[in-house]
This record gives sequence, structure tokens and C-alpha cells, in this order.
Amino acid sequence: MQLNMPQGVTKLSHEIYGIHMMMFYICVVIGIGVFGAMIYAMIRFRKSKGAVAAQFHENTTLEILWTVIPFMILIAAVIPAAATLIHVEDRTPGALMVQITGYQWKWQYKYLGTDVAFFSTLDRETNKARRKGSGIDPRTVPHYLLNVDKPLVIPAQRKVRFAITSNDVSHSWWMPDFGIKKDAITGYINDSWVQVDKPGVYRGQCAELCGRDHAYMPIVVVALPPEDFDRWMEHAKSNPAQYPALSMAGEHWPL
Ligand SMILES: [Cu+2]
Repeated sequence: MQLNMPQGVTKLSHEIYGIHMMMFYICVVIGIGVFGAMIYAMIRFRKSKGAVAAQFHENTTLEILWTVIPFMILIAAVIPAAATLIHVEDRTPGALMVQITGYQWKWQYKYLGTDVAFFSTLDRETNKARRKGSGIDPRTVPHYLLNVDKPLVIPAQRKVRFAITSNDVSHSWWMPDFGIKKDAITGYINDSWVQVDKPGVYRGQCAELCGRDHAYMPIVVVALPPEDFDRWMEHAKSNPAQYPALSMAGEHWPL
């Protein structure tokens, strides 16, 4: 059982995780301090032991302290957070730009500057098993609800930029391992980027309640070694109407 957020597979996702943990530990220290003082005071100065409440009003020293200390904590937290935010919002060009469009209930991926575009929908096995009275035990379906027919293929070790939008209602392209969760909104383009170091298969989901089949529009990204990606892209470009098999990349990618 995983309670914490995943560390992810990119430098940026590790940075985000680091800030998340830093804030967590600051909260733990504050929590222990505040609750410790409160519980101590409640036990030590209880009425049954004859404690009498102090009657003073206003204390300038105290008021300055409880303003300055939280302010310092916030400043200490905001410095690394701002640095990471600048990385998140990095808009320098990448090697590749993919337009991601949300549809009820699938994703469309367009490699900008090429004719390569395709829809990525729930895989057939999951779709069969999810039907009422299908008689199929979902636990026997590999990657149940987290598999698609045509995954988004990107190169590893290269910067890939995403332009995210929607064709109908609001969706959200959520890829926990990349540290990306961007709303897909009609008429708007949100952008994001990723540089995956390790080739692999990564899975995510739509994270914005978008109607009946919201749970049935997962995301699968296959990050291929750069040479394999180039080969895959060549096939895709020479026949944009047909999605090239991933085994074309020289290796079989288990999806
Ligand atoms: Cu959606």
C-alpha cells in the first residue's frame, strides 16, 4: 500500500517530491511543537490542580514573535518552491511537441509539425471486463483500467513539450511519474514538458471528472530509447493513417 506520492522518474518529479517532503517535515515539527505545548499545558495547568487562568491582555513581544516566526518559515519554504516552479514553467523549446486533446472519453495525440495523430482509447480487454455481467474477474486483466490500445510514444532522454486542450468538457492529463497534472480545457492551451531519463512504460489517468466514462480514459506513455523512437517516428510519418506497432522499435514493449 502506497501512502505517499510517487517520486516519479524525472528530475523535475524528484524536485517536486523533495519539496513535498520538506513541507511535510516542517509540518511535522510544527505539529509536534503546537500539540506538545497544548497537551503539556492542559495536563500541567489543569483546574483540578488549582491552576488559575492569567488575566493579561495584549503582549507585544508575543504578537511580534507569532507573526515573525511563521513569516520566516514561509520565506524558507518559498525559496526552493519558487525555484522548482520556474522549472515546471520552463518554456524553452523541446525536441518534440505533442498536442494532447481530451475527448469524452479518450485522448488524442498529435505530433505537431507532422501528419501523425491518433486516438488513444481504453484497451479491449479492460473494456470487455468492465461491462456489467461480463463474468470476467478484473483482477485477471493485466493493467485493468490502466491500459490503452495506442499509447503515446515519446523519446527518452529528450525534452518533449505538451500542449494540452480539450474538445468537449474539461479533462486533466495526469501522469504521476512525470509530475504532470494539467487541465485540458476547451479553448485554452495549457502546456507542460517532460524529459524521461529511463525508457519504459508509464501510466496515468484523466484527473478531472468529465462524465460517465471518466474512469475509462487512462493514459499510457511509452518512452523509447531515442534511436528506437526515431525509427518508430519514421514509420509513423511514412504512413500517418496507421499506428506503427511498437515492436517496430526493435524491441517488444509489453503494454
Ligand atoms: Cu476526462
